[in-house]
Amino acid sequence: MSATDTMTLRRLLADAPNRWGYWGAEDEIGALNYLTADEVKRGLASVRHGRTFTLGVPIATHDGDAVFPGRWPAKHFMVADKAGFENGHWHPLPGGLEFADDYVNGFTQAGTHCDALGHMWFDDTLWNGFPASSTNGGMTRAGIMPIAERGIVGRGVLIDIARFRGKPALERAETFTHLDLMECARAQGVEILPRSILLVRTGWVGALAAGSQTVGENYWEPGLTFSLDLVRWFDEMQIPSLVTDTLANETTYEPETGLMLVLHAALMRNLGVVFTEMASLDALAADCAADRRYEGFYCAGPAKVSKGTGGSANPVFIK
Ligand code: UVW
Repeated sequence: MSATDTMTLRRLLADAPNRWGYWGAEDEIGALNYLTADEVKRGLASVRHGRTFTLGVPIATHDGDAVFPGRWPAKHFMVADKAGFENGHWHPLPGGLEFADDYVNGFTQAGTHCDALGHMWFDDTLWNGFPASSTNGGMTRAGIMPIAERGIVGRGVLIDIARFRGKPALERAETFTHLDLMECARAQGVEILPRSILLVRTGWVGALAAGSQTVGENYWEPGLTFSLDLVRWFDEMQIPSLVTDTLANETTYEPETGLMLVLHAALMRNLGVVFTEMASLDALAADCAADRRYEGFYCAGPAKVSKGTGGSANPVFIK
């Protein structure tokens, strides 16, 4: 029998740290509790130049946005435009004002977005021990709203793994660990301090946008891969939030067991680490490489989607 036949998330994570109850039985923001006012001030104090970078990817693009298998790209419809006034469907407002209105529909889990802590679970239990049945018909526990109300604000550190490995983007299924993050940070001359918001660049979102990678059958993206030591490191470092330029923030399958999205279980469900996915990090990374400064003020707030599993975001990084 192979490891895949016998292994489950319950078994794999039996000895991994867990923060359920640590911030109280009702907590729905998890490791964001580490982002105290002191951490916000630490983030502000790291600003040197005032250069700003917005980290959201374009959505509802003409060619169709890259989305995780099983989802489909956002669609954008014009509801009112000049043509509608010309053909008599719309009439100017009293005084002569005309307008353009539009409608976008799409997954909250597509484009740059933050995941609710209850977005994924196993053993019928979400973050903090909330029952999986609380997702029925809309998230009544650990949805995106509490995270959206809190915001994700503090000192951000960019770890540019792609540049460190001398490539424009990591390959399909290429992995790295927390040890690689630390080695890369050392090479960049920046410290991953406790409570830093961790931004990790793989170049993947850029490669998808450029068409050198695609989301197709047997999709397997590069990223961090599970080990107990990695989970303990996130816990000990009190990392509040993980931001990457991949669709799901981790390599799709854990190579040894074949289990899928293990860090969604180990970090999000068990430790309450807030995930922001599909961030656009290439411009920020180029600036960091130019001035050798990889830290700054990070500020993000997902959309306040009522009972949502996630919310789109356009995080801002200020150096
Ligand atoms: C998946 O659900 C696969 O990824 P995300 O965390 O983006 O929603």
